[in-house]
Amino acid sequence: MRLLVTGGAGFIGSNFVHQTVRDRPDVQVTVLDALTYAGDRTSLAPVADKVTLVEGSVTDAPLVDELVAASDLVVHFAAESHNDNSLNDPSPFVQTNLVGTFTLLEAVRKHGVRYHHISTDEVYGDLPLDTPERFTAETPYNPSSPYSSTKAGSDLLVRAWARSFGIEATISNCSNNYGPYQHIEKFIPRQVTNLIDGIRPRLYGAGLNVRDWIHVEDHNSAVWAIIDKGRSGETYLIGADGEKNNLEVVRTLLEIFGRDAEDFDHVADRPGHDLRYAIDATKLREELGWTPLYTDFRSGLEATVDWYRANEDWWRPAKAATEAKYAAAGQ
Ligand code: NAD
Ligand code: TDX
Repeated sequence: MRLLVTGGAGFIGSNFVHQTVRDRPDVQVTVLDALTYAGDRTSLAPVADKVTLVEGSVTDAPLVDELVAASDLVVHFAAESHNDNSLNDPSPFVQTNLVGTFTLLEAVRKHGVRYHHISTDEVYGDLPLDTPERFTAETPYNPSSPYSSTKAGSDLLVRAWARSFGIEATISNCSNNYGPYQHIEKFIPRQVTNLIDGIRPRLYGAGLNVRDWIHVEDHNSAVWAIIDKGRSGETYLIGADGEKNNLEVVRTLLEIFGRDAEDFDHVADRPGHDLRYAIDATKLREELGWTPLYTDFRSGLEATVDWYRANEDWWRPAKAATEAKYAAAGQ
């Protein structure tokens, strides 16, 4: 099988490529990645001899057409992915997330190629704290940020192309991922690398916002389950019952680093900050028989901390600039 992975030099995409090379030797992988600030070719270094990396944008129609024509399956991870950045400058979010998805869909339609669309639970907006309510595929779309609204728009394009043009497509909406190769602008790796540097973790607002954490390996095994067994035109929500508030996550990290439980700072809250995300993954579990393997959050965090300790060369070059951006925003 000839597989085109967009955004394969980013966090989840690179882990997906590693998992695919490891578990599916019959799959021939090509990565299309623009290598933005969030993409790093060294994230693919361990599999470099088994993967073709094409540096280019999903908005480049002739390039996308050529690559899609030579593929049997497209898995579309490429996106501008950080909410805080989308509040500072939404423009690349509209280009990559909306125009990029449109460009891929047109190529997929023309060449009759199977397409899987990677999306987020943030398209559903947020839930109140302390209710049993969770997102399902029937929850109405209600995105809050420029990031989540462009992801929601891209999902709707996929649904329309499936219904109107009959493309063979599936969509997955996953909760917050953690694990190796995550950019240090994101919550967990930011605090981990702060702690390695002896800096106090930074919590937005009161720290009571809840995220439903899933290990990136479990996200990617679910994506393969959907590719293998999912029904075309369907949406599957991916989550592993990992709800934690941000304060709990920071306290667990402080414990792992042997620091005092109060050794963190509250900083300016994110404008429009979603309160809580929670996924009901019953459809994925029952219809496709998927189960997550990395459900012990603390040991998953410990392994992630070990990875960042062992791979300082990978993250160090971005640390000062990332923190300078946060400092300018009072965060
Ligand atoms: P990331 O920011 O780490 O990686 C994004 C990758 O896309 C980078 O390699 C970047 O260079 C590439 N890219 C950006 N613009 C591009 C363009 N125009 N053309 C080609 N490549 C481009 O993001 P991530 O966290 O790995 O997220 C991957 C996907 O998963 C996104 O679609 C995101 O919405 C979705 N998702 C992420 C999470 C999460 O917790 N991180 C959860 C659910 C869904
Ligand atoms: O320093 C911080 N302090 C803090 O309290 C940072 C960077 C974040 N936070 C909070 C904000 C959120 O409540 O932590 C939580 C997680 O923040 P992010 O890592 O920025 O993730 P989030 O905004 O929840 O979005 C993530 O999950 C869904 C990904 O970045 C998205 O790409 C994905 O769609």
